[in-house]
Amino acid sequence: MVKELPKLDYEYSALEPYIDEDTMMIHHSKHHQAYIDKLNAAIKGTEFEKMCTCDILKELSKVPENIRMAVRNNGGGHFNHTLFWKMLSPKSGKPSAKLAKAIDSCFGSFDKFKEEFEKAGAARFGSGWAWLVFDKGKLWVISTQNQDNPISEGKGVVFGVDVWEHAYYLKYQNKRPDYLKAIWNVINWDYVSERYEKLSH
Ligand code: MN3
Repeated sequence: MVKELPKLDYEYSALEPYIDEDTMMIHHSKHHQAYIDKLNAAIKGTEFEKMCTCDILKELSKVPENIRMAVRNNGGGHFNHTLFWKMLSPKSGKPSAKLAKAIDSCFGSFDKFKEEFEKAGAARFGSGWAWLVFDKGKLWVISTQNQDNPISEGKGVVFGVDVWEHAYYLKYQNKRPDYLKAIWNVINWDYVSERYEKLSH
């Protein structure tokens, strides 16, 4: 099955002024599409065509070496962005009571969690992602390089933010910390909370 670009649940302009329309349009229709095209090309004619991207990324060691790097980067790119679009929303809201309680107990408070998350995103050298993951019964803030996803290390993804320059440069230029501060205004906490509740079951 050929992987396809998922439709967004909102308009490209819906996350203004926090994420601008041009960035959303280019990020979704060009960058994400490019990962999909390259992933489809890499797995063409292989057994991986029939697998969901998530299952491929969980066991990258099973991917033949000659296509492994292309699958890791572009499969990761497809999977990460598919998650990212769902984790954003113009409606935002707040974490569920269960997730809020877990955040308080793992980080001290919601503000401390935000601080740690922003630090992880700002400190990621070059391109990558900041994540809130569920692992060993607890929440952790981590970051990964390039398009790596924590599921490849057996960790459950609750929430993540793209910190590649293409995600913020048009509006924020070199000020990645400002982008990370602004993005809290457009987090789809209903979806993120749902993910947490499934993982922590
Ligand atoms: Mn991106």
